Amino acid sequence: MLIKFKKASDVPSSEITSPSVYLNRRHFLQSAAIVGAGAAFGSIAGPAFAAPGNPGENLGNVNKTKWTQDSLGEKLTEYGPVTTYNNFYEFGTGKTDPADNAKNFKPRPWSLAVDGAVEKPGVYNLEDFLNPHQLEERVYRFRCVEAWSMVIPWVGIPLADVVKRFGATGNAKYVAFETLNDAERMPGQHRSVLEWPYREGLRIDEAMNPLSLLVVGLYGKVLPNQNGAPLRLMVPWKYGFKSIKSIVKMTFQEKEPPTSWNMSSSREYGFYSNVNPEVSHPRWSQAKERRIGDFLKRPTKMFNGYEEEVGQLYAGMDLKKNY
Ligand SMILES: Nc1nc2c(c(=O)[nH]1)N[C@H]1C(S)=C(S)[C@@H](COP(=O)(O)O)O[C@H]1N2
Ligand SMILES: [Mo]
Repeated sequence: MLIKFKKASDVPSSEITSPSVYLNRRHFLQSAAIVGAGAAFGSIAGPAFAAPGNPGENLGNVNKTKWTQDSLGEKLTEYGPVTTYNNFYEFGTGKTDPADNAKNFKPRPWSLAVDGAVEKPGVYNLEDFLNPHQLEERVYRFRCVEAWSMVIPWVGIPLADVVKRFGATGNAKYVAFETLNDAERMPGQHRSVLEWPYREGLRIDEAMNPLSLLVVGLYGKVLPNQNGAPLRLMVPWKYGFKSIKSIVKMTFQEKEPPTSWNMSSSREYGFYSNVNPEVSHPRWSQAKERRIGDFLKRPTKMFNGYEEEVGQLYAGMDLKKNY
């Protein structure tokens, strides 16, 4: 397999904004917005919410977290490969298809249905869905089941905060997610490579784990279409396919939801799909991975290196059976 990446030097420097630059810029814009609102209405109703704009635009008002590049201690994967080497079958099955075929996709306006076992079900537009939450930047490892990996600075909101806000009830044992189902807008859906819409799900305690993130951006920018605009999941201790893109529906339910890759090949892809170097895929080993940009393979870590945070979720479970 020969893959040609855009070199870092091919990305115009205008596309690269260091975190401190975009944080400062946002701070300025936010202050300006508060002054503006105060002048118009004579009151200040808390921090101005900056709705994410168009893909590739700078996001502002992003909090730093403990999940930094320094704390992870691994190099970031460059913006080029992060946005040109993708899996997003709604836009084709080749790695560069999503970047090519999602160019004209319009992720705004966007509505999101929250239903099932919740106190506040409803259909929300993206801005209202995000509005009370504070955006955070988190640098996570990302491991595809195909044995390649990346390190990406995501921007998003904790899924746990969303679950709490909508008031998941006692019957909410699982949360199911669905991607947009619209072949006019997602031309890859004209082919039946998977059963559409793409579906994924988590157990509610997995959704409540502090690592689980609903992502709206990366590298300080609004999420590019090929990475799952405008809203996608990121569960870094699981194989990449659990991190469903372009989400239009979240359903809280009692039963374990069906998931796309499990429906397509249950022998190969289980519901849990936790990264596990000791459990091989039926067609290849998962013991090692190629970090995109590296030449040599590196060993894959249990739960993708997040065992301390998530190991207890699976205490007592047979991880060979629950793959
Ligand atoms: N809706 C949808 N979500 C999806 C996929 C997809 O084909 N459709 N591919 C998954 C797989 S296999 C991976 S590895 C990641 C890739 O995310 P990235 O392109 O942002 O790296 O998205 C996941 N989410
Ligand atoms: Mo993947």
